[in-house]
Amino acid sequence: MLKPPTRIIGLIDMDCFYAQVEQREKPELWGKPVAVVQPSGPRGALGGVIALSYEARRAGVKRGMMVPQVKACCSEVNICVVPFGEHADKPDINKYRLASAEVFEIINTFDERIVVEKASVDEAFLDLTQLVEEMIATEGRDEALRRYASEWKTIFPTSHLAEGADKNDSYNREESFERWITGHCATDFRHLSILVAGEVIEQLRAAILSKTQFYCSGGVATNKMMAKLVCGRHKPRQQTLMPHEYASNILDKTSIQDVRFLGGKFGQSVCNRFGIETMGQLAAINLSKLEESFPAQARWLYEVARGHDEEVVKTRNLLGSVTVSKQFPGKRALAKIDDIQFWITGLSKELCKRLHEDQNANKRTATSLILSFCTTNWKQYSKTLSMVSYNPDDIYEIAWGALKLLNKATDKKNWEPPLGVLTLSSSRFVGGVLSGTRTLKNWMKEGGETSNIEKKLPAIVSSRVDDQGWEVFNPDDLEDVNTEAVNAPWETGLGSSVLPNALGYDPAFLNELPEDIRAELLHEQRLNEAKVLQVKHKPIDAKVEAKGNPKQRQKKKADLPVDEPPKKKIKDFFKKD
Ligand code: TTP
Ligand code: CA
Ligand code: CA
Repeated sequence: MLKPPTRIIGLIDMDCFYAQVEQREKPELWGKPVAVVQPSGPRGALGGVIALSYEARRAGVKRGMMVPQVKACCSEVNICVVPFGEHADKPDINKYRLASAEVFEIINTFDERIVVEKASVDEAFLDLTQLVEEMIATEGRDEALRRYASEWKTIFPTSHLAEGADKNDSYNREESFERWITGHCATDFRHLSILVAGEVIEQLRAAILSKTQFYCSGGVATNKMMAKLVCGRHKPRQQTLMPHEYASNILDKTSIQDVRFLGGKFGQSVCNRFGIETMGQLAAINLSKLEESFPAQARWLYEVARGHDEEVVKTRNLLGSVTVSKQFPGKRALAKIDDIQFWITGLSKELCKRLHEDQNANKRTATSLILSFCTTNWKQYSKTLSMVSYNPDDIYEIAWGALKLLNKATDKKNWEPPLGVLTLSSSRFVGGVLSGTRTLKNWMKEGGETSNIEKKLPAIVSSRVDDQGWEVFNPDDLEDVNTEAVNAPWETGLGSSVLPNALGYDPAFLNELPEDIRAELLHEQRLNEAKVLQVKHKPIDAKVEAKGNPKQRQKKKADLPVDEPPKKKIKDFFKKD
């Protein structure tokens, strides 16, 4: 028997987020078809659509389309191009990130009894259990019911009850909602709790709208999986509430691929294995059958198919790192010293710019710099170094100083083996702001304005070290690097870090992606990481000092695996040309 759910969980997801950011910037675009496209090269070539206003969707434009196709669907479409980074040749999603920070500021400060988990650039899970309990206790159940009975139209202007029939042609929002309030909510505390949470989410969404001009949608249910699922049910600018009682009504007709963590390859393999499409069909498969095919995930699948999900909402505020990264796929891999120096210079400037913004926004200073790269045959290295200052020249010196020792080419021009990805990432933050003229070292010596942020982070990173003193990616050690990466519930083995990234996606960009897509990418990535870790590197006891000066080293030849990266549909979103 599954335990009856006890929590009240909300999900907020911004509507066509990047498109709204563009609309706010150019108000004449509100109410018009807007398509946001990726730049695919510095010379103005355009990539595919990544965000669409609902007006553009109604005209038939789809995500992933190229501009000519978009125009063929909708001749009056307004194309907005994601800007190019100032210093590095890659899309700069900073303005969307800043808009996201505005939204999260409101969500995070709305009520301290709400636990907020940032799930992506435009999405947050909220645990409303405590708040709802206290609201009902304070107002009193009968008083709350009286208030709702008389004022529900103004309290719940955009709320829907998900009970199954809310997707029928004959569905009437107001009739259905009023029947619920005066019926189940009046007699069943679990229904009333969902309703009260709905009031909170209406108010929070109204606050987001009035302070940022951005519209969003909401979902309320008894767990994360269902909150996410029902949030998409009446998008945009609406919210959907689902008491647990209706879970099977909703899931019966829900496509497996629409469920959190089942949108990617894993969900597809579940469908293929049993020849099924809906969650209702999944619920008809018994646990032992599920265990035969998916031993690690069977229990989770069994529960989710019945509308249960135990995953807790974890507080997540600040990102654990500031990261810039650049890919050089295929023939563009860097094989000349000049080119590598050029890119390290660009990335150093870009990192500094981002670090200064982070410093202003979060009043913290990074003390470590992680340089990582992949060679073209997907071997990944990283080295933790000390930050000296927030000056691009210093960062360049440190990064290049460490990297240059690894060149296997014998002449002074070339680089062996060619590099497919270069990443610079800063982490291990301490509280406070370093002023322009002081070096970090002195500032730290003087005591800085250190807060306890640093105490949570290890001063020394244990690592696996190859014969050059380079750490080979150890996901557990880098746990703090990225606090937003999401593990599927059954994936507990390899930590939750996305840096460095075996598939070569920019970790910062990856981090901004919708959860399903990121989960799929991370799943693939973990397979890759597991391979790298198992095949290549035995753990040793050596500790590496922050300066990257290992006391002990294990002598070991670095013969490289030659795996091709897996091919995915999502790859298109990252394509640069
Ligand atoms: P989503 O929340 O998936 O989509 P959306 O907000 O554009 O639209 P919806 O109303 O359906 O929620 O993604 C949030 C933002 O993330 C989106 O506006 C653009 C960005 N994004 C990418 O950059 N690449 C992608 O592949 C996807 C799916 C989103
Ligand atoms: Ca969204
Ligand atoms: Ca989203």
